[in-house]
Amino acid sequence: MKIKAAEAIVKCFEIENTDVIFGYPGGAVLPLYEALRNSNIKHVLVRQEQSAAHMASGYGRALNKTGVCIATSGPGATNLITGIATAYMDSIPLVVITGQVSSNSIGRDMFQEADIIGATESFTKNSYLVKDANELPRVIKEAFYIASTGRKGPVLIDIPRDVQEKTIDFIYPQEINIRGYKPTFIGNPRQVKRAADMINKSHKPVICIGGGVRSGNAMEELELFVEKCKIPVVCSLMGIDSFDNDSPYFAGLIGSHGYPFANKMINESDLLIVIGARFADRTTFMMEKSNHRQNIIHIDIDPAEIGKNFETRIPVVGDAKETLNSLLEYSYKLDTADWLKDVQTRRKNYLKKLFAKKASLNPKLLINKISSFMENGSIWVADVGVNQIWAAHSFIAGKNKKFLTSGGLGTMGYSLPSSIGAKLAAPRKKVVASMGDGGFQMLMSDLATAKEYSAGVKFIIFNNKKLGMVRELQKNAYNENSFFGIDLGFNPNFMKLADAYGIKGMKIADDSEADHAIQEIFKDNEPFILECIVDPDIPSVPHMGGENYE
Ligand SMILES: Cc1ncc(C[n+]2csc(CCOP(=O)(O)OP(=O)(O)O)c2C)c(N)n1
Repeated sequence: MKIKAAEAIVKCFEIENTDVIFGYPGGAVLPLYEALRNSNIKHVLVRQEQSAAHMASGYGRALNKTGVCIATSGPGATNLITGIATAYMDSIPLVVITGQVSSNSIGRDMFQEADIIGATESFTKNSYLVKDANELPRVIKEAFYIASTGRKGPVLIDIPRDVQEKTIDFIYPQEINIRGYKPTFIGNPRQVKRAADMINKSHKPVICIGGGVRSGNAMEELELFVEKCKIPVVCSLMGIDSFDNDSPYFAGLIGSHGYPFANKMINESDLLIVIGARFADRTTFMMEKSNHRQNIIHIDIDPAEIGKNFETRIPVVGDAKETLNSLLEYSYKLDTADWLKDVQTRRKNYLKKLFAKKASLNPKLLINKISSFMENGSIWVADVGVNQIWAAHSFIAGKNKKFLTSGGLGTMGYSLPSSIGAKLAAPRKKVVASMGDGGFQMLMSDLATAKEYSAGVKFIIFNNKKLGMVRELQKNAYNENSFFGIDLGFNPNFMKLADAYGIKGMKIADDSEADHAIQEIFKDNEPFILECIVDPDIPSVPHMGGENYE
């Protein structure tokens, strides 16, 4: 079948089950937009290209599939960069399409020319500059495959405008054969056996999970494994929603901003079983490198991550689901009853303290209350700042609520657009996005997208009139007289802003108003802005300062 290359691109998306594309047009993608106009794929017009990448990320994460975004050449492409890097750091599968100047003009500093492949090389999983239109079907099939297999991530395809206009004979390849790309799915049986033996010899083991468990669809296998071995579970920021938070085996978040007791637990343990986590600095921050009692088994799909930060006794390269299935074939006889009881007592005591009345409005109590109103399959999207840590500590993911955030890159502004993407993916589920007044203002122009597409996200702005997290860092690194560049000296009136966007809003400043606010925000399925006035001294975690709040 002979068709225009731009139409072929759209056909490839249809075959890959892409139903929504987030984008922003321009001259270099005109042929592609003309083909999209004639297709059944929904195009969501964002208000800034960075949002297109974040929305595709939220959409994909909500459905556990690959998100797709498009931008034009030059400034359109460069505006995508932060979104691409954010997805890369958190192993989120994206296919990113950028328009490029005509192929015979590349390298001549043409109008709106940017070397987007070069600019994103270190944070894309793969990228293609397509100069031969006949290559497009193969390239697009490969891009979806690479983005969504092994350690997932963004793949960029840069397509010159003249290439989009060519006519090609359209055949979608049946098979994939990429030289040098063969992810290992099944853990080496000998390593798995060694791991099972080590588990059986341990007295105080802990399982540490990351985002790889959810993205690898291994939650059920993890639950079976935990119940079989009777081992408590801690998690990284990306792993919060990978395990039932109400389970008696669940302890909580570890790391620089983790639950203090959970950090203590990993230092007391004699074995750490790390599953689907990079085990990077933010997660291992409180670990004693000199803990010679401790063995580490590290299971990850990406061999480059194993042993990167901590010496690993037993590396197992493999997919979380397959490897857990292999581990489940062994029998386990561990006596962890006292260890588990201890963990549960500590968790109960910590949460009690966390939600106690300490300020006019305790953001952690509010987040926890809202999360208890959210059903299975609902989604919380946390931004970056002290507000991220409040959400990470207080949102109880239960068995199947999702918690999305920018864990690796820590990108302020992520939550507003990615929550819109998530809501468009799950229109009947509750989607809540929490953020600081700084993060909100980074990409607030996409409130228009929420309104236009009736994406009923409940936006919660924690207004402390400061860049709270940096303020906390300055205080801890120097002293209280060292605050600099962190006052948001002027904020718009957020309620008037909500009104300008045709979005309902409400402002609260005390815990006593929380129940009424929750009733109001969930009254309908429309977007809502809840502004919460909070004290700037409320710390991220108690030991980070804010003596009145310990
Ligand atoms: C795009 C981006 N720029 C800068 C930072 C550094 N940074 C981390 S947290 C933070 C302050 C966030 O302030 P706000 O959004 O008001 O949230 P709060 O910490 O007050 O909850 C800053 C500037 C970042 N993470 N991302």
